[in-house]
Amino acid sequence: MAEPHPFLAACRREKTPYTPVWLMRQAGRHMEEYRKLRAEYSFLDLCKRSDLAAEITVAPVQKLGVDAAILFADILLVLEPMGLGLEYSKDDGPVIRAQIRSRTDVEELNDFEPQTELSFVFETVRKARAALDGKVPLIGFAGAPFTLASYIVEGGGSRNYLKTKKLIYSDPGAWKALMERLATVIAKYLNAQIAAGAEAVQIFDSWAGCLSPADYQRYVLPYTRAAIAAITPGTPVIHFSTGTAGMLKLVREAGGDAIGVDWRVHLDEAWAAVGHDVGIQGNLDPAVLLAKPKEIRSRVEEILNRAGGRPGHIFNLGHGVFPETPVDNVTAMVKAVHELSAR
Ligand code: 1CP
Repeated sequence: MAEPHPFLAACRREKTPYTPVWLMRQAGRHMEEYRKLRAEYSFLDLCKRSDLAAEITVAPVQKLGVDAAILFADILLVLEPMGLGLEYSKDDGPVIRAQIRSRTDVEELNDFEPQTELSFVFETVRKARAALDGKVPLIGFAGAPFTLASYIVEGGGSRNYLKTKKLIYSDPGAWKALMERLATVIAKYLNAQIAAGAEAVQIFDSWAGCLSPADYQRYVLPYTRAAIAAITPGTPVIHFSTGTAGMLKLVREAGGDAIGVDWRVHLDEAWAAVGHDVGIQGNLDPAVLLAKPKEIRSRVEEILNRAGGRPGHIFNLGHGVFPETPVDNVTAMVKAVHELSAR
């Protein structure tokens, strides 16, 4: 039988010859290949052109030497078929047209079949798998219910999430209806990615850290747990969030085979908090990739030391790679992880 790939083995907390590494947002704006295509096509057009999206998915594997590919898509793509109206403005990031303020607004959201309405995503998965040819596994992904809900309620990105929190506190029934709807959509969408060939999936709860642990427990955890529980068994799930160092036990309770953490917590402390019976992913500050290769190498070593060679560590950044990151620094990081963790 062929050796399982180090990334998938680490997701199952099996021993690997070295610590596998990939980068969140590795398929994006720091890559010259991406910027070239982006000069010609809008972001949404790139997502919908599965041949180009597959090409962008595969490019970092060849160029950076990472141990996994991540599907080129976006967490917000599900909002369009829900009837919310999605645009990416040039400078301000995503803009969502509809305003969800009540239970009636939630009830008016479209029910949709990802298989038909987001077929371009699954086409990308199939094409990327074919192009990867078994070299490294392909990770699918979706936003977590809270992070998606925050975009829907705010109408875009946010600093303080005041509209979202106001809805939670003033109309918990509407919030529950929205979160239940999103949990269902996310599970269906991820299962369709898995059916098309995604070999692991990551749930991004990028903005959960704006909440108190009590609010997370009450208004977020049950829905993330429902989404994760409905994912096709046997496919590893990475549950990522940022700013959640004070509530990692709760994050873990929501589920996931590996928990993704940011750099605001020591990796060994985070792992102890979530328990050694799950894997851990992280957690280099993405800003370190703006430093010189020597400094990058020593920061990589610190994190590997904290992981202590324990099976189940997937090396990654603590959040997405910055667009201004020099590609040579990324390759230096990947090389350092492979060399310093070789066993
Ligand atoms: O202008 C452009 O070229 C578009 C930039 C861009 C890209 C490259 C956006 C808009 N999305 C993406 C791709 C993307 N998004 C991937 C594909 C894989 C990869 O790049 O390697 C993934 C995994 C995401 C996930 C995503 N989108 C998250 C979760 C991860 C994270 O960084 O926290 C979030 C929050 C989004 C929303 C989003 N999409 C795009 C932007 C600029 C944003 C963030 C806006 C904000 O700050 O609120």
